[in-house]
Amino acid sequence: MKRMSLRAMALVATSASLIAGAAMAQTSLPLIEDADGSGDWSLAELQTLWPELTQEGFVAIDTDANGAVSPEELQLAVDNGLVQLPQQ
Ligand SMILES: [Ca+2]
Ligand SMILES: [Ca+2]
Repeated sequence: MKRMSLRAMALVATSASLIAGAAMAQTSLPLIEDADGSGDWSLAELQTLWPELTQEGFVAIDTDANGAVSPEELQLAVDNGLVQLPQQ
């Protein structure tokens, strides 16, 4: 019995932090596969979700111009309407 209630508390804590995380972001990001595990997205990786994304569009999203789009940069692009999220 004691183990079960601890487990239930852990589940509640996890749910609460998920809700807090979602509330901080204006729009939640879609899940995009990070094929090479670099922690950010290359043009090719983003094109798995946005096949029509051009190099020009990619450069616009990559605000620090390091050649990869971080989750923060993508969040900014979504919030600014630079990219449209696919219908979920
Ligand atoms: Ca990557
Ligand atoms: Ca970048």
